[in-house]
Amino acid sequence: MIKVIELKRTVTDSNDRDAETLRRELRDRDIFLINLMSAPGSGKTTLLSRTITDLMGRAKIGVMEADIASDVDAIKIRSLGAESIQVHTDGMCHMDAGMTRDGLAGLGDQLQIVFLENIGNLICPAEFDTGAHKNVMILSVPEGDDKPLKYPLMFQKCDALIITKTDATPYFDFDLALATERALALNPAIKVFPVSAKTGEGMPAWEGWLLDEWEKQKHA
Ligand SMILES: Nc1nc2c(ncn2[C@@H]2O[C@H](COP(=O)(O)OP(=O)(O)OP(=O)(O)O)[C@@H](O)[C@H]2O)c(=O)[nH]1
Ligand SMILES: [Mg+2]
Repeated sequence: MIKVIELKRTVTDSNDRDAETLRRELRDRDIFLINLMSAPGSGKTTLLSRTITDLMGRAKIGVMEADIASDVDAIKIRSLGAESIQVHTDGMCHMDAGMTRDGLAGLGDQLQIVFLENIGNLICPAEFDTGAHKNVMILSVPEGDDKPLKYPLMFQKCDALIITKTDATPYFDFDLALATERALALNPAIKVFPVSAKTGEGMPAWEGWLLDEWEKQKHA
């Protein structure tokens, strides 16, 4: 028998209120905020880079890069001609609504879609509402199809699941149908998009969903 210790959850009452306020304010300013979460290295910046390039001219997209150190991701995004900002979280493993508000203040006011690339981590970011209108997560093929079993909250909190690096499927024992089934068992409403940000396969379905959801918010 394995000993299990239940740790206490952080109290997040005030963060939930702050997040609701931020979400409403951003909607009033016609800014659509997407919180993108995943494990480190699963492909957040690569997916955003391809999305920005594909949608250039259709939406003014900006990115807030959250990391503990460095500015390499923000530099990559800027090199594509999109606005980006880097925020450091003082060692913290997630972004909350207050931090998101502070970071957004450093981005221009003319943006229509803003992505928050959250800290690479499948645990803490799922516990804190950032004020985003949609939560999106990435699971990459090399990580394995068992991740919904191990990190259920992340899958429960997200509106969309992008299964990326599908071009690497021949080299890994990743069962796409099983991963999808496990995610849907936790969250029947989650939209699943298998993609390769490297080859572009599957990208139009994800980008179509993003544009549709943006459109819905404009008319909400
Ligand atoms: N084969 C393949 N490699 C990919 C794909 N997407 C990302 N990669 C590679 O995966 C590695 C990590 O990608 P990133 O986009 O930096 O991942 P990230 O989630 O932003 O990483 P952190 O910000 O450090 O958490 C890089 O070497 C990418 O080239 C893909 O669709 N296929
Ligand atoms: Mg990154």
